[in-house]
Amino acid sequence: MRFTRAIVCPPAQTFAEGITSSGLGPPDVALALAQHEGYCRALERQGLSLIRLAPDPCYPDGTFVEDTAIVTSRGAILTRPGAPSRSGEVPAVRSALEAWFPELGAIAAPGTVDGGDLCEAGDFFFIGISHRTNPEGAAQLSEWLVQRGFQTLTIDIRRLPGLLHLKTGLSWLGDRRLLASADLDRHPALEGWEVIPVPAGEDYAANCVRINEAVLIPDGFPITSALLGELGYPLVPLHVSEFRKMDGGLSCLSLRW
Ligand code: CIR
Repeated sequence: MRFTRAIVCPPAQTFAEGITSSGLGPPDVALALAQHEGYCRALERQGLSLIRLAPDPCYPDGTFVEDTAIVTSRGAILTRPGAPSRSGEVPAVRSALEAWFPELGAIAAPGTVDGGDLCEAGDFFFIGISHRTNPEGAAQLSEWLVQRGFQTLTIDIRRLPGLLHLKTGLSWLGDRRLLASADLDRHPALEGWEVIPVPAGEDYAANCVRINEAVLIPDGFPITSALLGELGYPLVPLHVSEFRKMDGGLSCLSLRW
């Protein structure tokens, strides 16, 4: 779909208190704010109007808005995040989305879903079962999508320790083309798709975002950038080092439609 809007939420002053396993050290909150602003400007340059939520210091991971809802061309559904500390992020996103999607769906207990586990590929959705998205949540989400005419396929990533979410290692580039990290590039679930493997040592670049004509890519991954450039994608490199320290990538910083 052609994106015209996105919800974003700048990092709160408590950002460094969020969940992380990266071992990259504490983020610099001022730099994270500047990088977030750069991200917002990039979305605006691609023609998107932004809905900016106010950061809430009670939710250090609240800047990763992608995990709290799934927005499609045929409606939106609120998730039930798999990390208990993140469940309180949903009401603010609900209030923002209600204005655009009056019939919001919701994942119900005992299901849990993080939006980062959903990889949209046109009318097809890959759903990751992870340590955040449980089989019950994945089943509820799949049913909701299928009712709206989408196709789904679940991929269990619980044994792939490098992947917090499915989209940590998988991005849709348009048509039948996917970008995948070494954890996933030969996964049987991707058979029939054109899979571009992320070059060795650049796994973090697997989380790109196709926004209309452009592809947002984390800065500092020259081999992946060259590969995508040769394929003809106009690239928008963005600095996201401080979000990486908190296990976040480019896609998690916005909810797009
Ligand atoms: C978390 O562990 O929930 C956050 N620190 C990072 C979430 C990143 N979200 C995403 O990749 N979709």
